[in-house]
Amino acid sequence: MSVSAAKKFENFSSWFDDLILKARIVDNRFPVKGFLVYMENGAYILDEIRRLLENELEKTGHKKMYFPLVTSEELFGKEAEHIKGFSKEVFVIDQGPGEQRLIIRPTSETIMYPMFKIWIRSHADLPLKVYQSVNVYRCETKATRALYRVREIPWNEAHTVHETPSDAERQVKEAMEIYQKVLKALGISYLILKRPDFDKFAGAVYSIAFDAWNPDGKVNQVATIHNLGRNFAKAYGLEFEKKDGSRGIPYQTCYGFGFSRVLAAIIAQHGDDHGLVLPPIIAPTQVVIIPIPFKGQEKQIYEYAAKVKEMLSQKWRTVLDDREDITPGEKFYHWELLGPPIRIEIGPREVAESSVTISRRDTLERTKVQLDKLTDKVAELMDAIASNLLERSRRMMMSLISDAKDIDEIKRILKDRRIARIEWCGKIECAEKLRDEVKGEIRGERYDIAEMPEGNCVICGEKAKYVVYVARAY
Ligand code: PR8
Repeated sequence: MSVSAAKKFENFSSWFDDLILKARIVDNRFPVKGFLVYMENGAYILDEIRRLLENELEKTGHKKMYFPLVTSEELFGKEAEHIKGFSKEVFVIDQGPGEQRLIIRPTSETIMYPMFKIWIRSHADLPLKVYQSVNVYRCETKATRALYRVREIPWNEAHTVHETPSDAERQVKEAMEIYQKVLKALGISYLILKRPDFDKFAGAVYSIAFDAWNPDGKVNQVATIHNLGRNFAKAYGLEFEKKDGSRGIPYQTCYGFGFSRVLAAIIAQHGDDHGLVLPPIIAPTQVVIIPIPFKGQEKQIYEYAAKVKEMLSQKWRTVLDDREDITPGEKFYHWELLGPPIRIEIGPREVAESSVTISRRDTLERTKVQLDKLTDKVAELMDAIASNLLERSRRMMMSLISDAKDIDEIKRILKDRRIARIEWCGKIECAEKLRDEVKGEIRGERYDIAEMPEGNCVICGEKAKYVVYVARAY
């Protein structure tokens, strides 16, 4: 039996909407556009993702702080490109005549950097590396979509300040490694792309994005890293005394990790037609035990199941589903939907043999294990499941990418819900023509590896400068 009539690869949208509600991830019925209610499983996973990321940020010397929710119109307007990019997307608090209007943060550059100006005096104060995990608010004009495009955005943002451009460059690399590590732990696959200039963050010198694959072919930008150069530093008057006593303007970076989009990627990349398939590290329930009662032996079976639960609870988040008003078949269905990595079945035979039957949620394979080997087996399976999810997702991503030599081929690839790799001259007119004709965007060139063009731009036929990826996007 499947979670809904819709299949993941055939009708992604209905599959996803059914699943997030039934698996108690989010309820999208709150009657204000773009605002979600995170139910117990969604809230749990979000917190776990946050914990994973914050651990990595702490290990690399980032300091956690909390900044205000609002900025003023004056502060918001200081960096010209930034205000151009965000002015149509902000929520404003109008306090009435004579009072200044407040802007709710769509991101926190204009809130943090005035404070950085106060804090930074000399090279000894650098590098400065701070972060916060908060909600930011964007009055998205594009159609909203649960988790993928929301107006209340749960995220982590980190902001850094450095003495030299090469320090800032190194910081971009460190941020990339941090995000790679966290996404790997979650089994998520993505392309790391340097965005074309026309698509960089408002106020940045350049932007790098993590585009995760999605079953409907629309890539999901789960995180971005921006090298800000000195654009914001100049606008906000950041200065420091150098070692030689002269004054300098520092270099900045900022990077953001969208928790709701990462949650969407976990659901979309790993889930199947039975429901969620959760990576062990963030699963609210890691092991579920389902007793299969047999007439006359109920007591022994429940006692044995309780013993197994006691054993496994020491290491894993374990639930014994001992509800008596529903059948084991209904429990299987229910837990397949919720996605715990491991299910354990205990019936009369298992009790008699001192064993259990283990079933993996990712492959649905079942094996029998003796009780004295159970802890080791579960540990081994948890690792195997985590690596399998990552491998499977990587293979899928690679299979979604195809080279295209002309516009018709790009159209076919995108229609097929895949990602096209093309050669491009770099001109914005070609990018615009492409967008109009194929309804997909140039997402950028690989940042983590070098791909050199060999031929001509697939749009204008002139010599190509870049190998870029084209996809539809959320
Ligand atoms: C910055 N400033 O702001 P960014 N729904 C869900 N997730 C979203 C949405 C949305 N409407 N908008 C953005 N995100 C920089 C970096 C401080 C931090 C998520 O960058 O505008 C996306 O995952 O690129 C996006 O990559 C991330 O926030 C950062 O947003």
